[in-house]
Amino acid sequence: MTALDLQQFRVGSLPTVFYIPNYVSTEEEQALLTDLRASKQWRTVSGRRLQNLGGIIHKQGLISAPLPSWLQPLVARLAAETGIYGNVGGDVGQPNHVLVNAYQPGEGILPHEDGPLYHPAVAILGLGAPAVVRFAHKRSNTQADADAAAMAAVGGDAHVYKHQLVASVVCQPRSLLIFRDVAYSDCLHGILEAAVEEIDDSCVNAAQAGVQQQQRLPRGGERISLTVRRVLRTHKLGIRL
Ligand SMILES: O=C(O)CCC(=O)C(=O)O
Repeated sequence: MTALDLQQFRVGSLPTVFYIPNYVSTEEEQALLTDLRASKQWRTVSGRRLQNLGGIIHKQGLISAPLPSWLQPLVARLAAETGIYGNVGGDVGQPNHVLVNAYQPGEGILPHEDGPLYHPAVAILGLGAPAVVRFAHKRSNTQADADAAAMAAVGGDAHVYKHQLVASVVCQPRSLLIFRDVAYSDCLHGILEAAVEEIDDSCVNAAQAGVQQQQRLPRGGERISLTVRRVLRTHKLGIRL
């Protein structure tokens, strides 16, 4: 497999955010959606349906389980083509965990960081419907709370402005969003609980995603995303929980 030149896909002012449209074909998307929907691993956590594939994340690392066979070709392709998962003993690092999130229109995920359990690089494949992933610089709680209160006082959306928004990436179905290093360590990322996304000036990939600034983008239907990461420490069974 040939390595991709990620710099060709860089979007926005953060140096380590990349957007690759049509990373999988419509046939691959349908096959993945069929396997994902049929999977018995769905759980509901904080109102959102998700699956942990590759094992369970614990504060000491990953209690590992094999990735499903239908997912392994995609994961191997991602590692070989992007090279974002580092080196392990002189070999290309392989992702060992895939978090699957299902969102209905109007559902989102609060701004968060993925933290030190993972190699600092993430690839997110979006399937089925679009969503906008927003990146915001982390700020101290005091500063963020003061700004959020000021925004709420003038009728703004405190959820969006609590942290300083730096980029919005429109993730169309079949696209791959990659972020690493500074975008991983210094930023939070999240998705608004919106049924319709407002594409505003913070959008860094309007052309690549085929949208216009200031347009409204209906989320349309169920979006299923695969967040592909490498947990740094892994354990077989036997860890004390
Ligand atoms: O679904 C997405 O695009 C974002 C998922 C995410 O932020 C996560 O799994 O940590």
